[in-house]
Amino acid sequence: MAQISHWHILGAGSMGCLWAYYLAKAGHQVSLIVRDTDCCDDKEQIIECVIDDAIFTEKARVVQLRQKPAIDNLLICLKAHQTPPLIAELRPVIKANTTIVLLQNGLGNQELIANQFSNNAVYAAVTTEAALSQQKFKVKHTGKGQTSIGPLSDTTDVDLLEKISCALHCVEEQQINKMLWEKLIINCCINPLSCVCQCKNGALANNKEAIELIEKIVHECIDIAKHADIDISFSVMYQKVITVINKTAENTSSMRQDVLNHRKTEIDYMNGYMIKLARQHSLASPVNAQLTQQVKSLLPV
Ligand code: KPL
Repeated sequence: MAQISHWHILGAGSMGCLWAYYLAKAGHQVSLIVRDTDCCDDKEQIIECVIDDAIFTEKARVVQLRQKPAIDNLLICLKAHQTPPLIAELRPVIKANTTIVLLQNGLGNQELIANQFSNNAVYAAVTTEAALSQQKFKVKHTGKGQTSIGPLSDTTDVDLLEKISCALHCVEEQQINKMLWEKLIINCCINPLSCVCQCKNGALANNKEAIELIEKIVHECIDIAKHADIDISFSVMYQKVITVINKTAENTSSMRQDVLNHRKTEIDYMNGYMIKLARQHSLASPVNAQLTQQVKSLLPV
């Protein structure tokens, strides 16, 4: 390996542990940042990764947020709504040359972080890797994919691809904003509908009402996207949604997993983000509003 980097990972869910495992396996130093009450002091932690029913292990360090570690490279794999308060807490340990990569569903935090750390190299990532959390620090790698990484800021880190190099395939993407929007529209369709219809992703393809709603959501979202300078055609976007439904047919969407586990969902950063943007541009967003309300009604306030 050409370069050994030290990565701090914020968020020890499925994606956080998947990256921790693969970065450590590639020889990088990995520290998982946890919240103070989650764990004891700085210690070594075994990260387990299940691949094709075999269990592999790597070592990472677990550090508490209050230890305010010195951070060279930060990979944020938190749920969207957990991000703003934790980033605020980490602010004192983000140095001028800390590289930040944000890997999460939804939109909203990318802009927030790029603005808050305007002098840092800030990147967003979109991944098609599939992973399922099995227990704390144990993840199942359920599908190999690709991770596209692109800059959100003018400051860039020319070594980033080398620093993050491991067996997870990464590519540089200059149009990351468009990719984030496409992923957002996919999530705005599949995530709430899988909750409302109480089904795995694949079942949406055989549900006539869901398909009709998907057409309406895509129309509504691409109209809103135009106001963020994102031009996507209906037919291309609709086909992308159907392709992801078929490719992830056996998946329980992350939002449905949250609902089933009585956890707060990311709806405010998906359909809720669409509603907010529509309002700013005096556009109507009735389908996104209806789905947001339906998903929120599935959980106690
Ligand atoms: O990103 C996803 C999610 O569940 O959050 C999809 C693409 C819908 C796959 O399940």
